[in-house]
Amino acid sequence: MNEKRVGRGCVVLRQGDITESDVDAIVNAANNHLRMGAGVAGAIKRKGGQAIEAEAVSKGPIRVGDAVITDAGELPARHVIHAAGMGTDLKTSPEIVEACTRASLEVAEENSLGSIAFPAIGTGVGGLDVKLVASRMLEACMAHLQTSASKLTRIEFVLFSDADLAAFQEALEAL
Ligand code: AR6
Repeated sequence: MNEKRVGRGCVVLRQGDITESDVDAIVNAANNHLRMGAGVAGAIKRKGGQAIEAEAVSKGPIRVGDAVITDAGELPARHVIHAAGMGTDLKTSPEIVEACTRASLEVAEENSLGSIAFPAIGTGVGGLDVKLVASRMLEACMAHLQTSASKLTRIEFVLFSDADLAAFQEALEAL
């Protein structure tokens, strides 16, 4: 299953590179100091420009589990929402991933955004099991779309590998 409708919105799964997503905001798998290292963060900085990191760092540090929004530089998306899935010790957990997923959705609502794209937060440098992350993130997004005040109509998950896409598909079917 690649798509599920919830309330007035939908959750969509696809394989690909999140930096190419043409949505109102893509979510960066960040640390709480907002310096952009490897993985998703590195790709965003490389393709979107250094100014994204400079703006993010000027808004930090933030609490682990929180999120902030910046411009998206040269990327097709309008904004980047930096979700702090870990501290500088690079340690994370399913609870932290859930918290920063919720925080990202709240930041999107505060900015009246209609569409957002998430990567599988915490599954690269963070080393978390993708199945666990898939259930936590999808549950948080489905619950959010059920709230009547939500202006988001499209939540994408952009997974880098076929195996990660399959894990998200399985989790979406189980919900
Ligand atoms: N598009 C979609 N998914 C991607 C992309 C991409 N372009 N690149 C990698 N992934 P990670 P984390 C996948 O490490 O574990 C940085 O140093 C990747 O295969 O980006 O939360 C930051 O600055 C993996 O499945 O995030 C933080 O300090 C998933 O995205 C720290 O890493 C997340 O991998 C965050 O670590």
